[in-house]
Amino acid sequence: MRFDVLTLFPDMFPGYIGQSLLKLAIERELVDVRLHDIREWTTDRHRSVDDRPFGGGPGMVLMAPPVVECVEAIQQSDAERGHLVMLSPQGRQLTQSVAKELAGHDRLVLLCGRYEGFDQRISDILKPDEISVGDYVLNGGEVAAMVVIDAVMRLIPGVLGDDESSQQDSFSIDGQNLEFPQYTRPREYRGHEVPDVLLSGDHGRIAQWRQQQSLERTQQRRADLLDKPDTTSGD
Ligand code: JD8
Repeated sequence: MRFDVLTLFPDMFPGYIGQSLLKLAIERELVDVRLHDIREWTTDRHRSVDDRPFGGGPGMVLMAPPVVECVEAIQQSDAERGHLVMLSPQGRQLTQSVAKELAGHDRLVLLCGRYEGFDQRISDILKPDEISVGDYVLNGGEVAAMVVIDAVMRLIPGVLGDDESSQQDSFSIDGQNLEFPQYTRPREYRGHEVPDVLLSGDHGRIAQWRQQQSLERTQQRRADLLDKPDTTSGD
């Protein structure tokens, strides 16, 4: 799967892209991430990408021409034009089921904005799939694009090892419940002990305990998940 990221701050990405799981997926040619600097599509002497809002108000707005021309050039650079995603607080919220939907595309073109946001005509002309990562204010779309890449790439067959992917089905917010508590060495730390059942070797009892912990946690912390139908396991 290929991700094309369109941004004014391409330097924000290499650190993230170099992380182990994504780096491995890129090396194995399961994932390809390409960065594009929107500023390279400016035509004026000052390489302007933003200007003051018509009607007044604070801050600057991303201008339509460099953004639209950048997107069109990137989409036309390959026979597979890709699914255009604009990271925006006005978008539909990213959930596991939206991540699964996005993972169904061979190519995603991720458009990141800055400043006060995009000139409305960018959306009117390009009709992107507008996605928000949550109801809080970020300074731009870059971190949100990394969230999208992170959530989507885990769903590409072969990216996760067999261990990790098989675990996915049985628990986690993927399904209906929060994860059960996990423990590793040492068996006792500052007076806090690992629950006996986990040391019992009784796989049936362990599975039962984990399921019950998972349900209890969900009831206490995220009761909202229990009312919802499972929208994630299918599509
Ligand atoms: C794109 C510019 C900043 C937003 C004035 C602060 C996503 N879940 C999310 N929260 N925020 C964003 C996001 C924020 C962005 C841009 C995405 C482009 N800004 C703006 C409006 C108010 N500034 C996001 N995805």
